[in-house]
Amino acid sequence: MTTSPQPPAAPRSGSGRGRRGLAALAGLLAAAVALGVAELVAALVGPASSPVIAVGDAVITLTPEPVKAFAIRTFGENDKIALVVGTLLIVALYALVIGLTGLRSRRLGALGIALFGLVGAIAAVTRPAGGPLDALPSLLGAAAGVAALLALLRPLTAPAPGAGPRGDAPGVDRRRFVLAGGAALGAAAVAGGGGRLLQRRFDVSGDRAALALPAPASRAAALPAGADLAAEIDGLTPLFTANRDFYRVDTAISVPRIRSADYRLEMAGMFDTPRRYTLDDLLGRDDVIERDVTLTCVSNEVGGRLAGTARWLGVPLGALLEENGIRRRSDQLLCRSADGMTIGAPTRNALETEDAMLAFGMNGEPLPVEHGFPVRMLIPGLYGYVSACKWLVRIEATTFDAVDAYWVERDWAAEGPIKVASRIDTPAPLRQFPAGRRAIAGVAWAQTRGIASVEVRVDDEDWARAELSPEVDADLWRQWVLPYDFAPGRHSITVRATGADGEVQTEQRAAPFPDGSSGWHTVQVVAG
Ligand SMILES: Nc1nc2c(c(=O)[nH]1)N[C@H]1C(S)=C(S)[C@@H](COP(=O)(O)O)O[C@H]1N2
Ligand SMILES: [Mo]
Repeated sequence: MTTSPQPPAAPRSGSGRGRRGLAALAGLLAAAVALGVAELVAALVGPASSPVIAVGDAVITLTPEPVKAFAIRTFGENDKIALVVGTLLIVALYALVIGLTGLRSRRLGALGIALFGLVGAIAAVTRPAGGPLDALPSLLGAAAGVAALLALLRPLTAPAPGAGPRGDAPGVDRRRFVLAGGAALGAAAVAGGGGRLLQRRFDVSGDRAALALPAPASRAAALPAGADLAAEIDGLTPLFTANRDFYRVDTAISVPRIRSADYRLEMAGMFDTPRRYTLDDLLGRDDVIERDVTLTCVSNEVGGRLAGTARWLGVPLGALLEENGIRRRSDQLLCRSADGMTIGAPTRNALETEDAMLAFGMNGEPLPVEHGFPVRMLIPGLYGYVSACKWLVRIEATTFDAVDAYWVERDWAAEGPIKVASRIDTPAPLRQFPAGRRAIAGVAWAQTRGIASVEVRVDDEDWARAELSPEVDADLWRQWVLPYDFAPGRHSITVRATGADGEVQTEQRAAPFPDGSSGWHTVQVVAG
């Protein structure tokens, strides 16, 4: 046997840095092909089976609560965009490494992409609403990615021109690489763009637009004159929150899209005569109510904006539970969303809270898709994570002992009554304004109990009582205003509310986890 010499450390023909750069690029392009083809297949299977969405979903499910809280604090309503961008960045990094690995060993490179497909497939299949078909986008995407990687690596490992049959460093066939790269990019763009376009067939905005809301048998309480103080005060939160401004908190990266005709609400568990309802069954009832209710998220920080008020239209929840023969031993309603998410609502509150409902209307429109189209639950007085299941498809009457809902599994409190809260809207924190008279204003809420009074303290002066917007309903927040003469200098403004039951908002600071934030809202401002 002859021993062939080792290739030189820095071969002449296109090797080294440039070649590694192209290999990394090959990895990126292969990943783009994989993701593009996956989007195309997801257009057949369903949007949530797309690997980026499925992996993002899995990340949300597996992320520890403190990290999730940090993400909500930092990115707010853009937390999902941040997650998708983060996922794509990690995929890109991984793809670079795969490309470089592929240069040494095509088999390892291919294996890397296969692994990537497997992760996507597992994430998609194990979603609560996932099925075996959901593996297809990731698997077929990975197969296409492997093919693309091999095709792109070939021009990078061509025999160097004029080199001997073996032992010499392979050269780079740039022309072929550019051709293959262009083809890969084109395929990725066409498959990905086409896939996204085809995924529009899951869109339900047409269904939503076509939905005719019934007239309520019982209207919301009439608003007294001058009900909304925001008309006169700049920067004060309006009494009603427009749908497009309404805060959104949920675990869905790709929101469930339910066709009106396909909608079913299933009752299960501890009922004597559990029924099923179509959307028409619910819309056609003669006990439809319209109510004004302020919804609040348990993740709301002191002074935060995760609260909103809407005029809701729906079916009384208590009546619905009674007509299914709810058994008194049930203390939890396990509410299931179309995406498999569960929210555990206390049965007692569902039965006894006046105005608890299954809502299909929000501010005069069908529920927006992000807010639960076509049907969600609402129980005034409880934070959304235990009362406001969106995309509601099943109510199982059960007990807290028998099963933990999604957030409770993550150690949030099982019952989530809303704490008395108040917020300063204006002046905004750290604002600078001319000394003199100016309104201090904000909102306060204590759903089901109502707000009796709001007091404001500037620096170390005495508490002063603010003027309140007219009482409309105990489930609605109230606006408050205190005109104040600001002397030049820095000032600290603090607010506290008192519920109609006499409970004074506690000064005790608490973080949102595990049962809602508490403490007084304070802002620092500068006058003069
Ligand atoms: N299906 C589903 N319903 C859900 C959630 C969710 O993640 N999935 N989040 C809950 C939480 S934590 C809150 S505060 C409210 C928010 O409702 P909104 O997004 O309409 O404001 O929805 C609740 N309902
Ligand atoms: Mo929430």
